[in-house]
Amino acid sequence: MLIRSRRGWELPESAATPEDVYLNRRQAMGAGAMLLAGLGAGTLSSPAAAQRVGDVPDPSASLYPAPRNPRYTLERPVTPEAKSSLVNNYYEFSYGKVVGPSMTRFQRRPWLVKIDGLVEKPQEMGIDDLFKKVKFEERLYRHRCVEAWSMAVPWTGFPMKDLVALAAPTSGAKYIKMETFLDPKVAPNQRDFRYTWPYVEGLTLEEATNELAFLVTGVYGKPAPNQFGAPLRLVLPWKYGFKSIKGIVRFTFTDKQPVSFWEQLQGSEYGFWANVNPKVPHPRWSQASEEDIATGERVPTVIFNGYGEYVADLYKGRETQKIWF
Ligand SMILES: Nc1nc2c(c(=O)[nH]1)N[C@H]1C(S)=C(S)[C@@H](COP(=O)(O)O)O[C@H]1N2
Ligand SMILES: [Mo]
Repeated sequence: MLIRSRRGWELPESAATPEDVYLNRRQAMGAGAMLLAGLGAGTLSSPAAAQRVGDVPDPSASLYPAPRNPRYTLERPVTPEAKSSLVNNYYEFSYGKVVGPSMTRFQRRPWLVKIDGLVEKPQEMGIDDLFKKVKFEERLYRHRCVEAWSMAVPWTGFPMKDLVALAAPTSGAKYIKMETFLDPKVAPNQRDFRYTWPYVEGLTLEEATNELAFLVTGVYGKPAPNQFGAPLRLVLPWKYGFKSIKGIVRFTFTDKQPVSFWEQLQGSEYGFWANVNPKVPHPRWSQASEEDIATGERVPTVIFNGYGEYVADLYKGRETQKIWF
């Protein structure tokens, strides 16, 4: 994500390096300690000894692969995982695009999800209990970042409307505010005071119950690698990628339009709606085309990222609002 006044994106790569080096050193120490412990107990298993914190087996692994929903098709090939897993945005961990190596302290369990606010059924549950209440499916979606790059990903998850049904919103609920976990010991950039953590995003209830709004826990037929936002992130293919919040721990139903992370930082550039439109440039660059990260080619951008048939009705009568940024 690019910002101007706080210039986070202008941080030189080297500015992030000491932290990475520090973390890697800690990681090496951890592995060394495990190795010694394994030797001491006479149970050395080198794969286990080499295993990083983020690599422990995911308890939801047996739920994959999920059946593909054939309703959502692509006009381009699925982006190879070898590419899509190296071009990510996850500012809590890195301001660069290769995020995975900065996530050595991240653990996907235990993971509590809270549902609160204007609902009949406020609740807090472990993520594996949530997974028991929903049905996984796979969907192929295009994914378009406001930075004008795109990819196509096989996501596994469940419709957000199923989570809304579990919450049973009261008649006063108009919006859902979502929050990412907050733990600077795990996510080093959450100590960066230029940003307001945790990452927050919001949707109208109509958007959240649109069939396309998808809560994702896996990619490529398996639990998602950490950098994709495991164990729970949102995917909204008709909006710019920053709306698709990662590492979600809380859903709050409210009557007030939430102020999202990027909106709070730079509201003139990143608004609440953020629907994809090739004709509405970002204040500092065009959105007319995008780079397909699989091929490096520029392709024309399509209104609502090609999902207008599903979502255009959501915005009828809102034309006076700034629904594009
Ligand atoms: N918590 C959190 N969620 C986030 C972000 C982030 O920095 N932190 N980046 C957003 C942006 S700008 C994009 S483009 C997508 C990237 O998703 P991907 O890495 O799976 O492609 O995640 C979004 N969700
Ligand atoms: Mo993005």
